[in-house]
Amino acid sequence: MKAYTPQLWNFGPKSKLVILTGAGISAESGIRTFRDSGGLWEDHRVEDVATPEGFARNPGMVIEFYNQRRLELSHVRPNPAHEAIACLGNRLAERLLLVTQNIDNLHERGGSKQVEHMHGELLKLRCLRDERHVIDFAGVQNIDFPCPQCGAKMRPHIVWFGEIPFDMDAIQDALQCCTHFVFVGTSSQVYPAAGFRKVAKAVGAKVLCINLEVEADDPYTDLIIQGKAGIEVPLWVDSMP
Ligand code: BV8
Repeated sequence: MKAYTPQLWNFGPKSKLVILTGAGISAESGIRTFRDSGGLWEDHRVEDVATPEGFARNPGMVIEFYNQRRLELSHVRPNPAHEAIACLGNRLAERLLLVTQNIDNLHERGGSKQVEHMHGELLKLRCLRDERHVIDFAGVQNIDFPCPQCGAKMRPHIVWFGEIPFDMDAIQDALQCCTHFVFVGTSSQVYPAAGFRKVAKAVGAKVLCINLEVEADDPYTDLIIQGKAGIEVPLWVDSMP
């Protein structure tokens, strides 16, 4: 594993890039991560608020957990990392697939037009009777809020532990033909996202980690940039052709 240089990264006019982001890219916007000190999982048991079983046991508590995070979203803004990735997306167009584990909308508000939210979106609800009924929702959900299409109860449109992430076919297709893979602001603890760098490596892609903490001996990472995403991502994007 080596420190990043544009020469070692060797991104060219025919290169194809997949970027995976995690909670760390939104940290400088003021959104708590999960596993850092003071993170979300310090105050809540994952089993209680981020599993279908937890929702079945106490839907009110889970709905309140997401209401709080949805409310928080209205008080934060995208940071330079979100904005830099949006600029890169405008340059690369279909040569970039942006995948996020985050459920916030900061990539979109930072200017990204196409974002694969593999763990769902805080600003959407889904019908419990018909999963095709998904609505935009920015307010405070109460347990009896009816699906506008069929009247059934609704849940946050979020992928909980034990549930299958969204957009997996598109993500796997992009990983199979990418030449470069970057993961930003993620502890790489949650699968299948944590395995994406292994898939990229297996198809011969160059793998870059941009993170506050880096695992010095990760066999699947070629290059690293250690530091805050809000500072390092714009510098990295500036170094890209
Ligand atoms: C599934 C929504 C089957 C909820 C989330 C063993 C192998 C494979 C799978 C499993 C396994 N054991 C268990 C599983 C299944 C499980 C899993 O992976 N569990 C883990 C705990 C072991 N996975 C699942 O259940 C997934 N589903 O496997 O289905 C399947 C799969 C594929 C195909 C068919 C079937 C579903 C997982 C989704 C769970 N939902 N989120 C919510 O958000 O409320 S996961 C949750 O963790 C968030 O989405 C979050 O994004 C995600 C990952 O966390 P990170 O983003 O990495 O955040 P974290 O705090 O951990 O790290 C932050 C990082 O940023 C740190 O490294 C820090 O240093 C850095 N940082 C901080 N500040 C900055 C910074 N970096 C840069 N700048 C900064 N300023």
